[in-house]
Amino acid sequence: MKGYYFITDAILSRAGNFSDVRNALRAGVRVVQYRNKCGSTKAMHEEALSLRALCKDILFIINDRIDIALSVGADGVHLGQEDLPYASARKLLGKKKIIGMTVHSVAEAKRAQSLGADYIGVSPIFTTQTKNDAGKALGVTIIEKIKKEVQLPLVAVGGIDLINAAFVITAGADSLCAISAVIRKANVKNEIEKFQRLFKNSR
Ligand code: TZP
Ligand code: MG
Repeated sequence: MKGYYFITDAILSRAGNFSDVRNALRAGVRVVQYRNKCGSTKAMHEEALSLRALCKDILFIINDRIDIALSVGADGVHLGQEDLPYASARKLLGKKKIIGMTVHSVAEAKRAQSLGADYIGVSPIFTTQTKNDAGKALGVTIIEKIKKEVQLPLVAVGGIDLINAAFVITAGADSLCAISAVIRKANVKNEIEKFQRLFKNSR
């Protein structure tokens, strides 16, 4: 969980999930999360299967849906605070699968660590239009606070763009995702590479 973390969004995408993920791979992304909040389970399963095949050499994570993750052989799931509880998810997924958890506070981050989560997504760092129920912006200081107390890899999400990403990285994020700032652009590969250069230059 280092560098750019790619999350799909078919609604915001110009060219569709498949094209976006292909471009993310060309940019050298090492983790893709398939996130789909609409459509039938059947359609989601089919799309997840084809994306799994595309992401055969990198980590492929499914948002929310443990059934789909198991059925397509994903590497893990990403769960929010309102999704299936960690212990139940772990029971279904077994010991080896990755479970990432969204947290909004130091307390939730500590709890995710004590439960056994493999990484945390911290959101929303800034105001976002992409997720209606994302909550209020936490600011980059939440990253510093969590990194002081929690050892898990931290993925920063929400309202991140090429201008504010430097602050996110300086605050200690191991990884970040910028959905609208990337997939609404004409050249998804180029946009991701710009974020990756920020990580490279910060080392
Ligand atoms: N989880 C928390 S905020 C968010 C998700 C999936 C949306 C982030 O999208 P954007 O366009 O980068 O603000
Ligand atoms: Mg969720």
